Amino acid sequence: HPDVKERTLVAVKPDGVQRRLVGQIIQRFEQRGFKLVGLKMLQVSEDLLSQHYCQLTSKPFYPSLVDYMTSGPVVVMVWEGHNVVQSSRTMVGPTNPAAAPTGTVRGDFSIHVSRNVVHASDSLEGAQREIQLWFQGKDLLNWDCCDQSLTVE
Ligand code: DGT
Ligand code: DGI
Repeated sequence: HPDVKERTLVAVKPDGVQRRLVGQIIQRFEQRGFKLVGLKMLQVSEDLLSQHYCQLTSKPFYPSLVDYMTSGPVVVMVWEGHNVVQSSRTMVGPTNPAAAPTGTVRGDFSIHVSRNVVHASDSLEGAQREIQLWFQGKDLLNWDCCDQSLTVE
């Protein structure tokens, strides 16, 4: 099953860390049935951020996005499982929290687009690019989760 090895990058942004939401966000991905294969906390550099947000560097709000994302530590993780890229976007909700349904991370914990708590890769290609940007291969673990046969066929 190659698709059970699908991976995505999820990050708790500085506002989420400051508001002590890390545990609740991890819990949602665990209880859904996804497998954590990488996790770290770091202070993001402007260089890393400009690569992560390479499509946004010319936007008028980019300087404020940099201020926000470098204002404190972020917790970045790689989650693995069937359809994890698309399912994570659904769990996170739309970019603008005003449009995010209750039950999504953004819909439950945020009100403004510039403080939207969490990041999740928006496509398979984006996920591969971002995972390589944020993690070294050796820091991503291949391990067997004992309930895998109960969560996917
Ligand atoms: P993510 O998960 O952080 O990549 O965000 P996306 O993919 O949901 O949203 P995207 O890529 O359109 O926007 C990237 C970030 O840029 C978003 O999290 C918030 C920030 N941003 C977007 N538009 C604006 C804006 O008009 N003003 C400000 N201050 N920030 C914006
Ligand atoms: O992947 P997303 O975070 O959902 O969206 P994205 O990659 O297009 O944008 C990355 C982040 O940039 C997003 O989570 C919040 C911020 N952002 C996006 N659009 C706006 C924005 N921030 C402000 N202030 N205004 C925006 O229109």
